[in-house]
Amino acid sequence: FLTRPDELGVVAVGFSGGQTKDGVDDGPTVLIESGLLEQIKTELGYKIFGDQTVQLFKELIPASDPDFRGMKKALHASAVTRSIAAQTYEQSSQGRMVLTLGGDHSIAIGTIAGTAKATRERLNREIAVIWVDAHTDINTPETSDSGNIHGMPVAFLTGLAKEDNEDYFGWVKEDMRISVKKIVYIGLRSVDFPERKILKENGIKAFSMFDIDRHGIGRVMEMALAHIGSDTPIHLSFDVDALDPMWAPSTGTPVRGGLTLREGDYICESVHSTGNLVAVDLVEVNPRLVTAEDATANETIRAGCSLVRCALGETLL
Ligand code: 4U7
Ligand code: MN
Ligand code: MN
Ligand code: MN
Repeated sequence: FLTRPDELGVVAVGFSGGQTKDGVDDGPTVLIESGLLEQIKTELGYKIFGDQTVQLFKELIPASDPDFRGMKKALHASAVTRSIAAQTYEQSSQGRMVLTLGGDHSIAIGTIAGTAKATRERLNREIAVIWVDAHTDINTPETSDSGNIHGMPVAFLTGLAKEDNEDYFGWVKEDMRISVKKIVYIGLRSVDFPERKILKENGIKAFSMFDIDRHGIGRVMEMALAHIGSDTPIHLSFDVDALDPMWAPSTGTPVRGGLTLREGDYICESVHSTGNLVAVDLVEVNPRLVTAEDATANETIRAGCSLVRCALGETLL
């Protein structure tokens, strides 16, 4: 294993400013209240490090935060993700696996920037990213229709979107970036037209729901891991909307025709079993977006807990 087998650094991020729906900032609180960290300690045997109280980053809200290059609330998102990057960097530098509970997916700008830099320094290796999502989140500020930063993290992390001003993600420096060659998407089914062009032009590896139906999740994971190459540190960024809304309805941008819970768990198990996992994000759980079938968001929370436990090795004998 590339990390200490019994230590986990936790970062709990109640941030919703990368999109416009309230409630995703409650995600980590509800996941923790449902017993996730307890289970990780008592059932999986990890010692937990880091600040386990959910951070809301209210103190980082600027007096004024006008649109910048079409991005909404970019000053706040930049300051929050910069702080998250420092925290994942700190945990990862200690050789710990890092678990970040979100929050909307903009927070991955911070989580991945931090582990990418720490892993370069600690292991002299570039990380790969497995991005499990209905969406590609690779819009640049200029290609985005919505201006929502949770649709842009991969663009900032790969340098496809660049900005000099440190107050607007200019703090993401070369040693925090990832290579377009080392990203693999799984679960795609809602990709904007300009994003399709970006994927093609950069030869980015992507497994859509079409590929999963055609080959099955087992073969898709084999191909995904083969693309990354063995003994490459892996950061798993899991957007709960990759799951079908049948399993995870309480999320901001649900898209039908997604992964079953078992397929999601299998992805996490497969990545865990490589021994190369260095960090996991679970994002976009919004307990305030409830449906008739899931009036308490309990199903979505149970699904999120299951994914995390699988990534930490629960179901592997
Ligand atoms: B998520 C979108 F236009 N592509 O950019 C955008 F469809 O983190 C959605 O995956 C982004 O939930 C979804 O706003 C971001 C839209
Ligand atoms: Mn998504
Ligand atoms: Mn996402
Ligand atoms: Mn979403």
